[in-house]
Formats: sequence, structure tokens, C-alpha cells
Amino acid sequence: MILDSLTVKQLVEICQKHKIKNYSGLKKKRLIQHVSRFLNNKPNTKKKEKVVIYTWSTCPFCINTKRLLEEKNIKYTEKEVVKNKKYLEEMKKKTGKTSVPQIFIDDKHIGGFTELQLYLKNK
Ligand SMILES: N[C@@H](CCC(=O)N[C@@H](CS)C(=O)NCC(=O)O)C(=O)O
Repeated sequence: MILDSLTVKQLVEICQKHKIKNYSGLKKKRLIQHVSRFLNNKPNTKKKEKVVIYTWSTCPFCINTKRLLEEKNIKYTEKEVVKNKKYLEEMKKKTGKTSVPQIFIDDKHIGGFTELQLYLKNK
């Protein structure tokens, strides 16, 4: 968005819509910087990823996977394949693999623990 082309009134409306604080009294140039800084950081618009992991409760790679996700405050849905054979079939069908963990982020197959570490590092 080209903020320069907006009027002060429009910039103020953006502040109100996005609940950007401390905009009142700012001159247009400062207001543009203020809004721009907020939009670039996008603190409230960052989309949470949907993480699904197929696991076996005693598998060390699965335990490490869960620990890493928890350390990074990433919520996940766990599908335990030994307790629930339906999940094992689902995992094999989706990945062609029998080893655990198998990790999906936003329905995209990432791989196992090693691939998850790489994915998070390169994010
Ligand atoms: N490279 C994999 C290793 C995963 C792995 O070795 N998982 C073991 C359980 S801890 C497993 O599923 N072994 C059985 C198999 O490979 O079919 C990863 O990083 O996740």
C-alpha cells in the first residue's frame, strides 16, 4: 500500500481499524511512519500455522519434536499411531512412510524431526 497517497483522515481510519495506538496529534509524515512501522511488523495479523504430528508416545524423535514445538510456543495436534491404528493408516496413505514422527504444517508434509528443525531454522 502506498501510504503517501492517503489523506490524514484515511491514515487515522487505518489506525482505528487496526487498533494502532498513539496516533493522535501526529503530522502526516510521522503518521505515515507510524502506520508503516505497524504494518511491517503486523503484530496482530500473523497467521498461526496448523501443525499436525503423527507420533508414537515412546519414540525419542517424537518426544524431541513435541519439546521443540512447545519451546517455540507452537500449538499442535497429535495423532498417536500405535494407540490409534486409524492414524497409522492415515499417515501411511498421506506420506508413504511408516516411521514417526511425520509432521504436517498447513497440510503440507514437512517430514520428520530433522526436517522440522531445518524448516524452523529457515523460517
Ligand atoms: N530421521 C527421522 C528419524 C525418525 C525415526 O528413526 N523414528 C523411529 C522411531 S523413534 C521409527 O519410526 N522407526 C521405525 C521405522 O523407521 O520404520 C526423523 O528425523 O524424524
